[in-house]
Amino acid sequence: MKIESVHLYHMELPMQEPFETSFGVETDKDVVLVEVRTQEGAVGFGECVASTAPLYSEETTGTAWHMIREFFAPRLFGLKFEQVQDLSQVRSALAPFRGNRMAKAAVEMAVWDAFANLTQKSLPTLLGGGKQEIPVGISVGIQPDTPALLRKVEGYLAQGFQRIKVKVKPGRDLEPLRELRKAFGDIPLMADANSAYRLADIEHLRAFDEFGLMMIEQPLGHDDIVDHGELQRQLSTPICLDESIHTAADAQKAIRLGACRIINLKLGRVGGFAEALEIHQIALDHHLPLWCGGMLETGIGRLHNIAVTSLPGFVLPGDTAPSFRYFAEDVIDPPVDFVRPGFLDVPFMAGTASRVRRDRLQKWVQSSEEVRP
Ligand code: OSB
Ligand code: MG
Repeated sequence: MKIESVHLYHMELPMQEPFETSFGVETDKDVVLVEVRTQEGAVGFGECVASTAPLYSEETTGTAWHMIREFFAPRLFGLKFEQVQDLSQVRSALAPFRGNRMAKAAVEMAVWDAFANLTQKSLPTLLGGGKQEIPVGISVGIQPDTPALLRKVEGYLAQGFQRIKVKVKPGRDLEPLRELRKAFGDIPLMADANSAYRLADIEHLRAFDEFGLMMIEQPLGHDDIVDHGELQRQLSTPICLDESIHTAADAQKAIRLGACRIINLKLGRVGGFAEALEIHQIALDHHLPLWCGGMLETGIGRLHNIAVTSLPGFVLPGDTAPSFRYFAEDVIDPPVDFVRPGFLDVPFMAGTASRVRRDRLQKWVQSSEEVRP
């Protein structure tokens, strides 16, 4: 398989409702999609999870577009893929360029997706996954007040979600958690702080222990591992790292320093499937539970999340909820939906192209560009 062209699409996709975290609000889905076409006629898609502003990470839709067009796409044209092992060449070819992992991931996953399309093998199988279905949780954004949060959570529990994650920040943390426990008892519950606290808040963070949470996600700095190690030694609640883990080496360091007991793996954050597989192996070797995080993806990213979640190390419910939670109309058809309440099936996926609705892509696309050798 050889790559013939790379197409970039910038889309604005209407979201069902705004999503608020400790760093900001997302209203419409501003997304860059990558399509690769091969000389053999196969097609693959990859979704870039960078957002409009550099708030979750330093990348944006604009920087990703620039990096892919100027540096990453041109590196693909010289590569040749015959077996699944050859796909790791994408990661090696892009490794000399620093950072920009969400942009790299979009390109890398599009190539894997095209390879699945060409060989008519299922992406979960190519990755080594064997699960037939996966349990999913939901990430609930910061709500206007606690009664609104309780109403939301009640609805999600009724829909069958297997775990509730609530976003917290200073002033919007202990009271909502206490009320959630009071209203819903012993549900699988966790909190995501998106780096809203400092190690100096340790006394305050210790108060989270009384709620028996499954974990607290990324309480401290987005680039920190050391302070999380210090905090974990003083908390009984397991720490889960999200923002701090970009590479397999980061995962090794976090484990060595005892900075987390769980990792939220996001394909975009770590640069794609090849790096994710390495982190997955490390997690298995250290008996460290993984789960697959989300970045409010369209169906394309959502299917790739499902593919990686089919691997055995993903032992906790992830954030990959059905499409309807985010979009009235997804770019894929059929959309991602429950097979039974709280569970998604791992479908046969010879890439995502056969499910991509080009007419919808056309409807929401703001600009596009083709890169050729
Ligand atoms: O920290 O996990 C996060 C959304 C955007 C940016 C960061 C995060 C999130 C979520 C939502 O928690 C996950 C999802 O539903 O896709
Ligand atoms: Mg998070």
